[in-house]
Amino acid sequence: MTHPLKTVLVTGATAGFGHAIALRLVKDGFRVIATGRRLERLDALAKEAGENLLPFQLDMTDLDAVKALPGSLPQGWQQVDVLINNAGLALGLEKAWETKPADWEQMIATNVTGLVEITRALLPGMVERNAGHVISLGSTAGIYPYPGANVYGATKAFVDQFMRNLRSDLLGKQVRATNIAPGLCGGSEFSQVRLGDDAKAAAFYDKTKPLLPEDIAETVAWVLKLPPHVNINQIEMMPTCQASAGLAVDRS
Ligand code: NDP
Ligand code: 8X3
Repeated sequence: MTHPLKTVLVTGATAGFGHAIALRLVKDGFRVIATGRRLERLDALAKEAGENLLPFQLDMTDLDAVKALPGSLPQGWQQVDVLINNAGLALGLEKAWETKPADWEQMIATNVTGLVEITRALLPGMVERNAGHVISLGSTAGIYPYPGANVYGATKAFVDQFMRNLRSDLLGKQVRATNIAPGLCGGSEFSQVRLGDDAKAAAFYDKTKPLLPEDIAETVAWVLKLPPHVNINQIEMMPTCQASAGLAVDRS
């Protein structure tokens, strides 16, 4: 591989987008540190991917563990060239006043606090080496409001603006920052986690042809392989069967 950035850390690689991204980037010649909470999934992924993938258990809400990076990575893996902030979740689709406080806290802890802390842990090395790339998974939910998105959408709006502000800080450095904001995507555990019910999750994609984790992996691979002078700031992507809805009016 001729790409100057060799080692990629993918958060949330035990399922969905992160799993597909990790496999795709190993195939493209990168060395991948795959993280997540479920160790057995990481071990299975390592078996599938081979020696260029390092399974590394990491809970994004364990801030001591997140802040200990990159020093806690094994020798030979401590130089992280690319960070892919993918780990995240939505919990529930209730109206704001009907939600559980613990669900809001977990979304904020994972999608916002964990994401900024791992970025804080790994960005200084990239800046020092004057080479790197941070790619975060935002969402169309961070751009367009919808009922039940309340805190989830707000965490993704945070990701969007955080990445734009990183780009401002990184002006003059050879470190890129990208937010990828997908819409409806199937083939991952996102809706099972959100709805806590496999049948409801499956019904959510009824009569649709959603994006798939491989589409996201393809997008990440493309953003990464562009020449170093090209920074993709943001990608908003939806399946062809989706569009932004009009504003809602109450006529009752
Ligand atoms: P999945 O539920 O399939 O995967 C989520 C991943 O995040 C899992 O690997 C999970 O690993 C990890 N994760 C969750 N909480 C933690 C935590 N506390 N610490 C470490 N890892 C954690 O979802 P998707 O692949 O669909 O989603 C990936 C990202 O893309 C998320 O940020 C999501 O918000 C975003 N997104 C998803 C869309 C969709 O429609 N699917 C659309 C737009 C954006 P483990 O449980 O093993 O820790
Ligand atoms: C996931 C997309 O529309 O379900 O971030 O919120 S959506």
